[in-house]
Amino acid sequence: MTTSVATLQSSSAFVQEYIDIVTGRDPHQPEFLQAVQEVVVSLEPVLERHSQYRDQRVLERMLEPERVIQFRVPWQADDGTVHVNRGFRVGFNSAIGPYKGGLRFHPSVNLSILKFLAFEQVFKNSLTGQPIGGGKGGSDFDPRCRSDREVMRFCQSFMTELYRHVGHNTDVPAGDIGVGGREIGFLFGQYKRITNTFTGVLTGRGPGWGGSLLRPEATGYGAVYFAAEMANTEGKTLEGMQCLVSGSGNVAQYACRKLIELGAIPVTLSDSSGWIHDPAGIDEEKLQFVMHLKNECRGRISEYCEKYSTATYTPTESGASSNALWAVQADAAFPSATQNEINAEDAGNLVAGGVRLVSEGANMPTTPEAQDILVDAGVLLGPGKAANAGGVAVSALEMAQASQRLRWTTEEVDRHLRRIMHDIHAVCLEAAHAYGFERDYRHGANIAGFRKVADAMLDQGLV
Ligand code: NDP
Ligand code: 2IT
Repeated sequence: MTTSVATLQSSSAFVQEYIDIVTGRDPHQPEFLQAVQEVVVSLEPVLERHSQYRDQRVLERMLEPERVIQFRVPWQADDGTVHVNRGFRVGFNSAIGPYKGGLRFHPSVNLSILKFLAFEQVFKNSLTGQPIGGGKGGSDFDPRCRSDREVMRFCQSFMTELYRHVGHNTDVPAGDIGVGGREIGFLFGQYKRITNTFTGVLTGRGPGWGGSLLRPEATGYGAVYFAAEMANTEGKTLEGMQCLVSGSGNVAQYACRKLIELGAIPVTLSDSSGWIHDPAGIDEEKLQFVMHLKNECRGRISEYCEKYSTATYTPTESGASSNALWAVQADAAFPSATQNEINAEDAGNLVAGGVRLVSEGANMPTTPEAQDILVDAGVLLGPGKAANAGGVAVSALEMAQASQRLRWTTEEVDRHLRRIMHDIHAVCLEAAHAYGFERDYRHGANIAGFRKVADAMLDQGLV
């Protein structure tokens, strides 16, 4: 999903100044510019009130990654052909802890996308209240349609360079799009072999070799916990709500599971080829079919309709101005596929279709214009850096368990996760209130995330 540089004209001179700095340096990084713009819009009153941030040029420093590593990843396919991909790791900010953030393997991956994700991660990780800085990495390698052996050879080649730059106290990668338990296993095995150490260098590890219970579930569960917190401010619960979910990967699957558990009714899922609508509701048995289909068989969501006649499948039209999934009548939406999957037209459709609550499982799934349409219509909008922070929060719990050489129970991890999502929700509302953005979670998340990192940077001097 693309973004447009045309959206990057701001009416505020303050915002425009920062956009101009970043655009001047990286004019061809639209996703990064979009993520920066969204944050800078929120920070005007903060920089006005606290002159120390301006004097020490803290925001300018935060807009530039501390380091960017790019490398060649050669690997051999099963048929003997040789392929060359690009590998990246962006260390954006380490003021409050080692770089932490996922790896994305997808053909669309480039520096703009990874810088936007790493920049978002700085604020998200700060909001979790845990000691983790922000980073992101990945490759334009496409693991879909590749055999397990090909994925293993790719992961081994990728880690043969990446191992120099990561470490349990330096930079701790995890999964993201295209990187799940299988890829983390291959990456970890190669790191362990090269360095002769068994450490918590990656999170999302298998439960038998250092992984935290509930890490696979954490992002989706967290997005639903955040939605429940938002609903609660209006005296509501999620029970009985019809929910639109996009994607059908890790985040979408576990968002569905928690929705079902709480008595809500997910009715859609998607992948990059199309989407399904099941008005009868996706129940636990149907979800298990989806999990098997996507995780074991690596199949397509269209196959859902071959199994369940209550559902219809609509292929995605390339070049279409909107995604009809967001036009289905519902109460709540959980975009859980990718960036910019909800544009202004989609947002209008969501409002017209009755949606009153949007919790972003994906990173930056809603364009700035779409966000404004939703918020202006009174929709409760949980931004990704707050709503999907449960994944990285449980990653940090995995790091804590690894350091202690202990393993917590599912119940303990879940209790922490619920508390963290509750606290993030509260912190967003408090920060929004303190700076005049009453009940706007977007501004609250940006401000609260910024202040903790900015104060740490002031404490640590000009480094
Ligand atoms: P997965 O790879 O498990 O699943 C991704 C899903 O999104 C697939 O259904 C995929 O379809 C679809 N998708 C990916 N790219 C596109 C695209 N360009 N257009 C349409 N559909 C697309 O990834 P995750 O579930 O882990 O990640 C989903 C989102 O959640 C991402 O934005 C990620 O950054 C974010 N996130 C993930 C966290 C995690 O812990 N995993 C934590 C926080 C946020 P297909 O199979 O056809 O490609
Ligand atoms: O976007 C994200 O927060 C993730 N992909 C998870 C990062 C992590 O380190 O668990």
